[in-house]
Amino acid sequence: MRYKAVIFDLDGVICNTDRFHYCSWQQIADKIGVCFDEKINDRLRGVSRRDCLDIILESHPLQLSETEKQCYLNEKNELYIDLLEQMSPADLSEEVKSTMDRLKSQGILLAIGSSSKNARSILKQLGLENYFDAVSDGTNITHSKPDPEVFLKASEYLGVEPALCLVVEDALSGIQAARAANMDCAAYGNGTKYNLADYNLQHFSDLLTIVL
Ligand code: B16
Ligand code: MG
Repeated sequence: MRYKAVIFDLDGVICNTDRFHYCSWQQIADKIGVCFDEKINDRLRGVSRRDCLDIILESHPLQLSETEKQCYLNEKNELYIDLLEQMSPADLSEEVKSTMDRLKSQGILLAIGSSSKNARSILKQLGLENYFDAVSDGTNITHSKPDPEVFLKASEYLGVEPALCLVVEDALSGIQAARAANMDCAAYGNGTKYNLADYNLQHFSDLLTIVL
């Protein structure tokens, strides 16, 4: 087999938490009084919370103090965490779960490579807290996507060299991070529109023909 491991992005690939990010950032942008739309939201995919705020503030005429920024970051995360509480194992799609189960049963190692500091609690909500062979997330990195660090850490935790890892991503920043990590990448959902990945998944289960 060409790959020994698959590293999945979380938000936008394993689950649809992207809609919760959107809703929480919308409230923060309204409070600050800056424009926020789908186009700006697309740029927030895969990047750290702090970088998201800086992107949202690009159209703001005034420079915010560090304290003000910290308050908005905390408030955004509180709004987001409240929304995450609605999630349950029912939010994990049958296709995603059965595809991952099949890869696992064939001896492929599975990892998470997410910029989120909330990744572990999201996995718990979905009933996946003990499912992956490794989890690399926003708590173990100093640079978020498009930097390759999160994926390189995942390959190190798995003990699989980057060239034998396949990344599954929905974000432009994530596809760029996979390339920078010297890993092949399969774009999924929103990620397919860039045509920059090695594969475009029409269906999550297309992974089976690529990997097995
Ligand atoms: P948090 P992923 C990313 O998750 C999201 O796509 C991105 O929008 C978010 O800002 C980032 O996590 C940080 O999330 O605020 O929970 O630490 O796509 O890399 O799984
Ligand atoms: Mg994502």
